[in-house]
Amino acid sequence: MKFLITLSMILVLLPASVWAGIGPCDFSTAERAYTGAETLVMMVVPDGSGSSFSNARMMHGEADATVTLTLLDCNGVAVANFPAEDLWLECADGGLVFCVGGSIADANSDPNGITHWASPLLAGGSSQALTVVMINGAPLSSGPGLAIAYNSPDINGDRIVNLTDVPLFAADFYGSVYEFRSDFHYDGSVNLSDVVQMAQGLGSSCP
Ligand SMILES: [Ca+2]
Ligand SMILES: [Ca+2]
Repeated sequence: MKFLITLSMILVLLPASVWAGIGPCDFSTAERAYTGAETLVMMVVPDGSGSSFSNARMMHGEADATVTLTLLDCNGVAVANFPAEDLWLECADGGLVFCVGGSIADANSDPNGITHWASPLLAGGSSQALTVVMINGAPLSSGPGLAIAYNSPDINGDRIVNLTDVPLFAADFYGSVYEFRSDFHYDGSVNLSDVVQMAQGLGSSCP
C-alpha cells in the first residue's frame, strides 16, 4: 500500500512533458540543411540583426544551416503544436548566450511534428562547440549535436554590443593569433570585413 501511495505521488509530480512522451525517448531527430561535414558559422547579435540560418558561413562561402526538428513521442507518433518557447538551441559549452527566448524555434511544431530554426537568433558570445536542441530543458540525445558555431560583436557575452567589446575586438584584430570569436564574416582571418560587422553591431541589445 505504501508503495502504491509513493508511486502515485511520483506520477502526480511528473511534468506534463513526460506524459506527452517528449524528452526521455528521443525518437525525435534534428537535422541541419547542409549535409556536409564542415562546421557552419552564424554571426549573432542581441537585437536579431545577425545572420539567418540560411545565410550561415563556411570558410569559402555560404551554406544553409537551417535546423529541422521532427518531434516524435515515445511511440514514434508526431507531436503537433508543441510550444516553440519550450524548444531552444544551446551550445554544449555554454558559450552562446541569448536573450530571453532568443534561441527558441521559429514556430510551434506542425501536424507532422516538424519545426525549424531559420530566423536569426537574439544572442551574443561565441562557441565552437556543438549546437544542442533542448526540448523542455532536456537535450535531444538522438544525435551528438549539430556542427553550427557562433560568434558575435557582443564578444564579452553580456548581451549588449558596446564600447567594452571594442578593445577585445581590437586585440584580436591586431593580435598575431587567429581568434574565432572576432571572425564575424567567417573566412579564417580577422580583417576589415569583420571591422564593418563590429561597427554595425554597436548599440545592439536585447529587445
Ligand atoms: Ca558586450
Ligand atoms: Ca573574417
